[in-house]
Amino acid sequence: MEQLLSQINTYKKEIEAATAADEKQVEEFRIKYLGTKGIVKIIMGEMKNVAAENKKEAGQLLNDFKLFVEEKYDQLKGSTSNIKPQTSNLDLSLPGDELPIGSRHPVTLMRNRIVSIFQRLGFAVAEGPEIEDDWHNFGALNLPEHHPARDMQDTFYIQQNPDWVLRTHTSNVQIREMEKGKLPIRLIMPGRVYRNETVSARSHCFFHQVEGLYIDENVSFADLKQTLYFFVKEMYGKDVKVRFRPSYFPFTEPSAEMDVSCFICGGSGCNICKKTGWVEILGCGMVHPNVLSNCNIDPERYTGFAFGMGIERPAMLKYGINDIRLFSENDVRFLKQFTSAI
Ligand code: 2NL
Repeated sequence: MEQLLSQINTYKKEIEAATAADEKQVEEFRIKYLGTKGIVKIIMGEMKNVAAENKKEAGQLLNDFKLFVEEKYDQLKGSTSNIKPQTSNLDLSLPGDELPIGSRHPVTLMRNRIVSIFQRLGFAVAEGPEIEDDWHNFGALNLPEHHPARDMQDTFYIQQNPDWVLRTHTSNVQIREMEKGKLPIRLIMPGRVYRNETVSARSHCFFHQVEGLYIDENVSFADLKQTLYFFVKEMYGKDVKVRFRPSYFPFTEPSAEMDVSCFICGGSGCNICKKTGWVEILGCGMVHPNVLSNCNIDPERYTGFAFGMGIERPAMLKYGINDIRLFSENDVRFLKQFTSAI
């Protein structure tokens, strides 16, 4: 026992004084003291020569010694790793790999332009489901039971449940907002819509729309006109002329379509305006009293206007795109060509 104690004390002094200048010397220390044939192991082996009554005390002693060595080893390791990092051959000043920046889809660019003009007038953006029930897509909008728009030829019905359709306009979002009963409403609804049409260069079975809705007391057709005048000037420039033509939609009364003087030829006549000098850009009108009643809004107290426009057609005119199918083919050569200030 005495012998063991003095042996340990001798080693302790030696270990206390030990230094290491580099990682190699730290490793030499580890092998000498903590390795499989190291001093700690050898001293542990001495346990078998210790008398039974001293075994407990000796065990404690050996454990303390082992901890002492391990602590010193950690200390040496820490001091050298600071001196000489293993990453010495890394050049942290090299520039990183450049990430390729994507481009926005032309439909997104056009949608953002339209939406931001209305946002400046205080319209908020709302979105809703693309799979909709018959009531929110047709019924609430005053579309009678046998209206041609409800025909299988024009609308995609969901096979499992014929009460569900792929929405044919974004008006379902307006209906859902009106049903919430919070007035006044000043909203703009961008989104994808579906029609059962043969796909060609000019028409597709899905496309995008922006619809707007403004409901409050005393909203008039004059408010509708001024709002849309502002939109057109911002969108197509200060010099563009505007005309309203009477029209018909089941969900508005009166209804109108709005044309702008052709922004391609300036009104002198080209292929885009079919030599008329005018291009149709949207449909609009005063919300039909039946639509308000359907959403529990009192048509005696409240009035409102609504409008809807496509996104693809103006995008095609702006960017000179001659085939609507290009929008959904995901050809990067097509997609990377578009830029916009917004
Ligand atoms: C078009 C014409 C229009 C509306 C959409 C609407 C929505 C509600 C009530 C009344 Cl909830 N109206 N939307 C009104 C008039 C025209 O769209 O040519 N769209 C591409």
